[in-house]
Amino acid sequence: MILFVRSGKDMIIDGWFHERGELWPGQAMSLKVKQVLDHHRSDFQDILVFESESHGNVLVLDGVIQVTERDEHAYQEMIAHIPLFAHPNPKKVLVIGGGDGGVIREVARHKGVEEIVECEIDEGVIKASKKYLPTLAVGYDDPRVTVQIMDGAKFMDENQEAFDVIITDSSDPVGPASVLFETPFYNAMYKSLKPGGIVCTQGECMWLHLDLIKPLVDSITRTFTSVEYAYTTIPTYPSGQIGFILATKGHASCKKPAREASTELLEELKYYTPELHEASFVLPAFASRAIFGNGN
Ligand code: SPD
Repeated sequence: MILFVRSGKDMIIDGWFHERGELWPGQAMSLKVKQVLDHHRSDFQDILVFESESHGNVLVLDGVIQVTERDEHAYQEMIAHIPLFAHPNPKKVLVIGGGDGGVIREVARHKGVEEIVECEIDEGVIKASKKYLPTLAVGYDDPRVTVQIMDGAKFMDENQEAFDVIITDSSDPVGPASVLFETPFYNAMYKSLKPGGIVCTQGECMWLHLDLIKPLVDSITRTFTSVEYAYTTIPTYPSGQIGFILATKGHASCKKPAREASTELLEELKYYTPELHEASFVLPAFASRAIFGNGN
């Protein structure tokens, strides 16, 4: 029985990586391993990168799949483009976490954005991505990007009313990322937003984590103007689905794009479309009832 093991390499058995974790008891996602490219412990977590048989290179942190080259766009595009298109004119964007660079790659597609700050606590993730996930780490090449290696809450404390959009691309609420799912962190994001600003965070899975999503949504509804939940499908995350919490400061709703996407930008994307933007907020009845106590 391998539950609660945090060394990614110990989760490779007979040539297969099995993602078992306490947040999805009784189920596992398995990928066939071609070769292990890197395995070490940073100051913060266990970092494993392997080449898979079917999904390209895979980044695993503390035993949990963060990115596969095959389906990463389904997550990175939606967590970035939903808030950026919901905002009428985003100029300054903060990305917390997301050290692999995939989210900043997406933010950088918005020509009107003038400044992108990436705040990642673990430089080891950035280094691993630059070496083994170059199609994600390409985000770091954009001249508008600056990188802060520090705690996101501390950075926001020092930068109040500074950002139009804040995206928190975190791992799951176990270990270093657990504070990112708590009310004080959302309060810090609220303070760091400019009026009219939008927050979009990794909001976990409606099939597995309603008991985590519901109290968080209830609690931050007291502070933010609107709080909504959208989701994407992604085969290599637990149960094939992951959500996003969209919370605003003075902005009524993120459900519709506030501006038109250029054909040029849309042609670069593999997942996000303006139609999917709106559709991603339409929840199955069980999830809508559990999170918001009603239909959509
Ligand atoms: N269950 C895994 C959730 C991981 C979310 N973050 C992924 C980082 C991709 N940039």
